[in-house]
Amino acid sequence: MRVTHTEVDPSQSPAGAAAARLGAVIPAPVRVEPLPGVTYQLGPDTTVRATPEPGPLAVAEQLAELLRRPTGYALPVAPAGVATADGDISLLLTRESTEPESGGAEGYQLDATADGIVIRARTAAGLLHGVQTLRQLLPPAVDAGDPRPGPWLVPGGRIVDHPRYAYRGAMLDVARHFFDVPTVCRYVDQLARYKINHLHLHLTDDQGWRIGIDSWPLLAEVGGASQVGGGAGGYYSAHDYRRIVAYAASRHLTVVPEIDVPGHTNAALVAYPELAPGGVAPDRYAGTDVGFSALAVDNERTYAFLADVFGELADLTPGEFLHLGGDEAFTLPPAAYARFVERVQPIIAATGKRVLGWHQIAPAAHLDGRVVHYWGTTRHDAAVADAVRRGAQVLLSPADRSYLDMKYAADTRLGKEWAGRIEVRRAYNWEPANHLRDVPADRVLGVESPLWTETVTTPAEIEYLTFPRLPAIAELGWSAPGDRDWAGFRTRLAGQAPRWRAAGITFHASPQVPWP
Ligand code: TNX
Repeated sequence: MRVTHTEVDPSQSPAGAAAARLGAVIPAPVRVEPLPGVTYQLGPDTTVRATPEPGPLAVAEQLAELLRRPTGYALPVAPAGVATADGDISLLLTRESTEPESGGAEGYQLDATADGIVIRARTAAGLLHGVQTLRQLLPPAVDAGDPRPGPWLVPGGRIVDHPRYAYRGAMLDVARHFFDVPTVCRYVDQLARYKINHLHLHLTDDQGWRIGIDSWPLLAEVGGASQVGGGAGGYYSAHDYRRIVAYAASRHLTVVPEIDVPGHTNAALVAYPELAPGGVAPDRYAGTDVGFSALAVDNERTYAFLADVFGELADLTPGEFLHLGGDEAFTLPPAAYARFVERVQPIIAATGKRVLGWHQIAPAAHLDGRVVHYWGTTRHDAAVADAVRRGAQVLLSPADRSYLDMKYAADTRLGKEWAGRIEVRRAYNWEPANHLRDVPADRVLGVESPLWTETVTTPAEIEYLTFPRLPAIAELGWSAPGDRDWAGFRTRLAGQAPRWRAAGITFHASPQVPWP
C-alpha cells in the first residue's frame, strides 16, 4: 500500500491516533492518503445514504445493522441525493469513480472528512468492500454485540483500492463433519470482513453426502446420515442450500459447490450400491482415511447419475463454477481415471457452468474455461504446467501454505500435519504469481484456503484454525506484492485481535504476532 505521509505524532491527540490507523486495514489497500488532523465522528444523527437501487441500499442496510447495536444510534437508511446532511455516510454507485485506481468491478474509493464518509464504487460488491474497510477504521468496540460508549471516530483521508485477483476463496468441508446453515452463514460473515468473494463448499465425501438431490433422494437421506466419528451427520435440503447461496450473495460471495468424484464417494455408494464397482454396497465409513472408494467408472448408469446431480446442482447455483473434486481416486488406473474425467467435464459444461477440479484432473483433455485447483506441496507440477499450456487456469491452494486444517505448531490440539505445520508467517510469506514454475502469472485465477474438517466439530474450532491464517491468505489474494511485507502485516494483524474479541471470534494467539 502506498501511504502518503505528513508527519504526525500519533500520541499527540485522538485525531492523530485516528490518522495513524488509516492504513491499519487487512487486506492492505492499494493507496492510503491520511488527512492529518481530520477526523470523522459517527453520531446519533448520522444517516446511512445509498444510491437508490437494491444493491447499494442492501449494503447500506447491512452497515446500519452492524453499527446500531454497539452505537445505540438509530442510523436510518435513506436514498442518497436528497437533503444530504453533514455527518452522513454515503454509499454511491458511480460509473466513473473520481480515481482511476479504484477501477474494476470490486474496487472502491473511501473518503473520510469531518463532514462525512463517502464510499464510491462501480458495483454493490465494491461498496461492500469499502464498508468492510470502514468497519476496520472504526474503533474495535464497533464489533461488540452490546452497547458501547464510543466515541465513534474514523481517521480522515482517502483510500483507493481494488483486488489483485478475481477469485479469493475459502473452502469449508461440511462432509467430514456437518455444519448447519447458521454456522455456514456466520463463516460467510467472517470471510466477507477480509473481502473473500468465493465460498467453496465441499459437499460430499466418504463420510457423508450433504446436499438433497430430488432425482436420487437416498444420497442425502441415507448418505447424509453419518460423519467422522459416527455422529448423526446431516444434509442441506435444496431450500437450505438456497438460503446459504442467498446469504453469501448478500455478502457478495459466490458459492462454489463441490461434488467429489470419482473417489471420496463411499457415502453415495452406501445409498446407491448400483453405482459401486460390481454393484456391491460398502459399509458406512466414519474414519479419516482417504483414497479407498470410487464410482463404477465403466458403468453408464454412473454418467446418468452425474448428469442428474450436476444438473440439479447447476439449477440451484447462480455462480459460474461447479467443482468435481477428482482428488485421491487411488483405486483407479490412470487411464480409467482420465476417461472418467473426460466424461464428467462435458456433463458440467452442458449445464452452462465452468469446470473446477483438484489438480489430479490436469492430465485429462482440455475443455474451455476449466480451472485446475492446485493443492500440492511442490513448486513444480509437470501435469499442471501442461494443462495450463493447453488452456487451463490455476487456482492456488498449496497445502503447505494455505491449508487451514494443518496444525500451527506441534502442540496445536486440532488439525493434521501431513503438509507440515503452518504458523501465520508461513501462511503469509509466499507469492501466488510465481509459486508454480512453468505457470505464467496471468494464468493464476486466484487463491483459496481450504478447511478440511476431519478434526473439526464446532464453530469455535472452525474459527481457531481460520484465524489468523485466513486474513493472511486473503491479503495475498487482494493486495499487490509490493504492498505486502510481514513486518507490516503482523502489526496490522495484531490490531484485529480486539475486534475478534469484541465479536466473540475464537483465534489462535500466534507467538509470531505482537497481540495487544
Ligand atoms: C487431502 S487436499 C484431501 C482431503 C483431506 C485433506 C486433509 C485434497 C484435495 N484431499 O481429502 O481432507 O487432505 O488435510
